[in-house]
Amino acid sequence: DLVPVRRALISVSDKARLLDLAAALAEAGVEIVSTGSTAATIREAGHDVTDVSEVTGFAEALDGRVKTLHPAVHSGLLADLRLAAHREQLAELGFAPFELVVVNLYPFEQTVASGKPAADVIENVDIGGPAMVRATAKNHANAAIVVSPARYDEIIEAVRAGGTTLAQRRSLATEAFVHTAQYDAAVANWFLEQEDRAWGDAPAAAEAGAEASVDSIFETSEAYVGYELFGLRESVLRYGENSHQRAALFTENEGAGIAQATQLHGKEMSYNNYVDADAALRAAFDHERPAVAIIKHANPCGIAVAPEGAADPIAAAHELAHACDPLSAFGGVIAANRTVTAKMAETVAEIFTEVIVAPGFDPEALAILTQKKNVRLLVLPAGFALDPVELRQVSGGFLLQDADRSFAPASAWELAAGEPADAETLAELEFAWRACRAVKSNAILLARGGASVGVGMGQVNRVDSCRLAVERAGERARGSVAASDAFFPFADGLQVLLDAGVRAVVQPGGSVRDDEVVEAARAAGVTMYFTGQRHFFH
Ligand code: 93A
Repeated sequence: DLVPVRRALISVSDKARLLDLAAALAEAGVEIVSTGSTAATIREAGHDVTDVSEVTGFAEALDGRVKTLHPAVHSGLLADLRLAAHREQLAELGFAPFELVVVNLYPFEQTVASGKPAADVIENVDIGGPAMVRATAKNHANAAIVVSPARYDEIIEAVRAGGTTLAQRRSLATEAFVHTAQYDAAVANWFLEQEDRAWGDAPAAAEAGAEASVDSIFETSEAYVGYELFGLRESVLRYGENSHQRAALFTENEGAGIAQATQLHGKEMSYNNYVDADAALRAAFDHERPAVAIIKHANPCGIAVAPEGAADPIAAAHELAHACDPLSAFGGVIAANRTVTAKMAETVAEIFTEVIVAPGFDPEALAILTQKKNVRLLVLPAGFALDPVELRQVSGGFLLQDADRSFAPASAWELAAGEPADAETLAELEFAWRACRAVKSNAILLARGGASVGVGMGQVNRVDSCRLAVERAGERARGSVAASDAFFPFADGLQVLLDAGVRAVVQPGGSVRDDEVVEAARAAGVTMYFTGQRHFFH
């Protein structure tokens, strides 16, 4: 089963160790046939090499797209020399076999990773290379296929020892088919990703004379312009925060967030829809239990987790979240951290809602919600995750920070006032503390039964946030638990909560007037915990 190597075909994009191999083959008297720049490299090093165009009788055509795709090459790769008929036919055609084929493919993945435009990526889909690799691997009874420089040494040794063994050729063929399968998977993945985006038609944009400027982003629907500017894909939105502002969405190639969500139904997503949907996801996905958040103007007007043992947990969570502030929930953006069920859909269908985003929708839920013309339904991409870092523009630059992921559990809190809370109250406080960090500062969140009941957000002093939370909670403030995203600088804000009948409070602590604040809680007989960590959100 030893196959002596007389004629080798070499066509490699990665020229690493190419000359070591070529020198050894030349020394062993092997005829080397090679393509364009591979042949040039070997020739420059002083070795004899036959151009593949000499074998085919055709010059490389179509910018190199057709180099080796020719019967003169492929007959030499595929002829099964164990068969007399193949040997005879090959001779009749005037073609000769190859016993060794060395190919590595166009650097497709490297081109994608470099952020080059779609046209460059497509040009780097190798066609002729995989054809040679697969042909030779199929014909491993007669020829050896090498796809990686890591195996050159072994091949050099085999050539010197008189030929390749069947075991060797089988192992090389296996490696070759794995290699082309992975290569095609990478190509397929890239094409699938483009399906969700505006296809970046680089030549068209270039021919149209599109200039890489911010203006041109808004003037063309070509993703190519934004790609040139920021190395990201973009789609133009109808308008920005207001109708007189232009806007575009940039989508990270590697992202799996709201920008990659698939819209199943409804009008085009707007700039504000994206911002609110992301805020809703931030709130809903901070909880492990089935949870729903309802957002208006980037702030929650309801966050809830499903009660233990709920028959339809996500529907129950939605009902509780909605009950927090039904007035504000009108025209809201809803995120669920579980698949939307028919029951939840029935309830939501009754409420004017801008967007619902979730990991999925039960078919029945979809049937109900798609009756509503205006609601936008979005399914999160597989592997959805909020970004681990956050980028924000300031004039003349950008700010970058870690996302607020760190969270001190109740077991790490310090009892600052009152009796230690029982397990149920601690769980309520932990929910409130988590929910509170999805609320813009100054944030005060009152909760009971795993649901917000009153939220004071975005105020420029903490007392006003307390008043707002209490007013919104109404009767439900009495007996609720409260969370404050940062410490109470004075006792006044806390006093508003105590007067409303809040039974336990969680806050970071650390104010110079902590003594006054603790004293107020103590005087009211209310339990208060310090977390030692604040959760500003601006
Ligand atoms: O453009 S192709 O898809 N068509 C071909 O006929 C062809 N033949 C070889 N790609 C083709 N190749 C690839 O060219 C090989 O897979 C290798 O990666 C590269 C080597 O070309 P050069 O020797 O000109 O650098």
